[in-house]
Amino acid sequence: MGYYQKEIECMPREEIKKLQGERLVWQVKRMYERVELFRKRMDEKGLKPEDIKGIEDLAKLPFSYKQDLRDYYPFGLFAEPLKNIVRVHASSGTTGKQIVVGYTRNDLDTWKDCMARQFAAAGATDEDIIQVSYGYGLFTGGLGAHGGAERIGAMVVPTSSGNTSRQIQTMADFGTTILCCTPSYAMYLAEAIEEAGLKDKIKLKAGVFGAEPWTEDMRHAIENSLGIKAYDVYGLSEIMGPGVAYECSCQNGMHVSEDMFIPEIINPDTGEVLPEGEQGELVFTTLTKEGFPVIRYRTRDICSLNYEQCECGRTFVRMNKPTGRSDDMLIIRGVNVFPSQIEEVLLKISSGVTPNYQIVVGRENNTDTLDINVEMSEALFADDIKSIEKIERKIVTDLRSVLGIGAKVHLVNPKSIERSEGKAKRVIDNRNLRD
Ligand code: DLL
Repeated sequence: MGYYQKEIECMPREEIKKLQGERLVWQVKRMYERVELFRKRMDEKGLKPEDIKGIEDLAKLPFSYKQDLRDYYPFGLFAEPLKNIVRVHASSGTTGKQIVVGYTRNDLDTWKDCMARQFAAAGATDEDIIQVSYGYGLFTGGLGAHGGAERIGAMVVPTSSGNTSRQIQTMADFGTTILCCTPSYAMYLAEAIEEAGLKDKIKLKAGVFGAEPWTEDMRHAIENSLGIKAYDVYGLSEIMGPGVAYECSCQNGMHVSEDMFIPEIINPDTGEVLPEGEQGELVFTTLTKEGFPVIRYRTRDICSLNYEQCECGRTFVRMNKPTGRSDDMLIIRGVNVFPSQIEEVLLKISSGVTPNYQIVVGRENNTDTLDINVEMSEALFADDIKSIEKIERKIVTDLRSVLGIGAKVHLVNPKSIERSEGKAKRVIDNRNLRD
């Protein structure tokens, strides 16, 4: 038995719009009553919930931003009392503080549907063995994929991320048929399988990969090395987690679950809604979320929407692969990293370093690398290796506790990082991840 919700996923477009309109009216009214910030923004625009009568009024509504989650940290934007929140997840904010999102029982249920749609679209059934190698924990990847895999009745192998040799041995021994992880980890696993001589024992047929940008070239490389079909899955914590948009077997854009979310494309500078098909910033409104609903949330992801009928029969609009971001967020080994978080760590180091630094992101053996060059202060002697190493170790430890990932830190000579006459070029990304 599959879990293809044909009657919803193939709904005529007029019906989708009508359903979205009804749900939008409900959500706006509910949020106006329950979420102080939303009420304030509506009042500032002179808007009352009654002014929103359907989908045609969407563009009148105020935007919401990642910064809001920081300002109202941790639970200030929840639309349900905490006793009705049954789970929280978190992700990096632009500086120090993480952002927190909450789910009610119903939210977890609809999330499972979203991810189940992805698995069904990738051909999964209750006969499948799905290995979830996204991280479990505050990150939405692990538990999000897990819920969808359980919903379709597959056997879930919750390995979480890391411990590569155990991952591939498990994959071989248990006969895993579908793999879920970041595309870069999939490449790494493919290599490890080859090296371990386990290729013949691997029964994989498909993979559901997302959480970071990846190119069509990378898709082909993964498909060829693992002998599978690789599907792209998109999502973000603020809207739900993985499964906000999912790829079907046509592999030509990801269907947005439009019964639950309204996507819009706007000009990131002016906020104006762009005509169909144009590229701009993706904005989402959640229609069914109870715990942490959002109206017109600015994702900062740059992409376009394709309203043409898909050959698979699904009528849900497709989003094209994000091609960039309208902010400076980097995704390193699947983890969201803002340069400001790194700067904050460096500025807290009281002696031996200057605020001149450069972040270099690269890729080696299919894994992202993060190197941070920091100019040492004049007071530190370049031959005082012991002091230099001590400071480097301290920065590595502090970065790990803030970002959750490792970095290589190099103290470099004073004035050796190129100065710029305009904006300092703080980040050099050598990965070429976007097509
Ligand atoms: O990355 C949710 C997720 C988990 C999606 C597992 C897919 C699979 P966050 O940590 O909040 O949530 O990061 C969200 O990651 O705004 C995009 O910039 C980026 N992103 C997510 N999926 C894709 C994708 C999860 N398929 C941010 N392609 C988003 C490109 C993606 N970028």
